[in-house]
Amino acid sequence: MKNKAYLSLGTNLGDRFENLVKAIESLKGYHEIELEACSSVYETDPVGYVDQDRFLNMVISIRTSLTARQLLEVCMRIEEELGRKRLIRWGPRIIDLDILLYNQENIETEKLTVPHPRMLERAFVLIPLMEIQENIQIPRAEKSLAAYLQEIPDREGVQIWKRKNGEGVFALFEN
Ligand code: A4P
Ligand code: MG
Repeated sequence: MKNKAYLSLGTNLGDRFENLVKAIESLKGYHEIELEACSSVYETDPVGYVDQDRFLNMVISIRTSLTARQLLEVCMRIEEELGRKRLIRWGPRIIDLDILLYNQENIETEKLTVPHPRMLERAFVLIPLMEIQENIQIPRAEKSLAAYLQEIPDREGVQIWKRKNGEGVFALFEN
């Protein structure tokens, strides 16, 4: 499949690990999507709206024949299927599926901005992303991911929660 995309997954409501597993299983259920790699799972302090529980976050890379717009629709459908309700911006959520990168494209439409506009300010995105691919090129970014990460004050708020090892329940994420 010709397109490569990176997705960020986040959850801080209910059985967080189960939410991640279900979201990835759902993505894999689409024949237009092939899971390529996934990061470890990190437990992270909430950013933005801080009066909420800690998140589990991870990043995955996929191959897909879907357009970016179609991929966003799939992400939103899966969020809905898992029971996500939009109450507070940046507030608690069962699952958030964001498109970080889609090939090397710059996309700016009403519904979709890629690269994700806040990804370079967020340790909970950069740390798992760098675990998958350290030297990834971000369109319009001037520095390396490591340099952006260095500038983020709260990167200590991102801790490994379940290390990727291909065994046990984590094997669910593997092909
Ligand atoms: N949208 C535009 N661009 C994109 C994209 N690249 N990927 C639009 C996905 N969606 C994109 O998103 C609102 C709208 O963004 C969508 O309708 C879509 O058309 P949403 O998921 O409904 O709302 P949201 O998630 O509350 O807003 P947003 O802006 O996605 O929030 P963020 O920036 O993702 O922040 N702290 C920790 N530790 N871990 C987290 O995962 N997440 C957030 C959410 C805040 N704090 C967090 C975490
Ligand atoms: Mg979102």
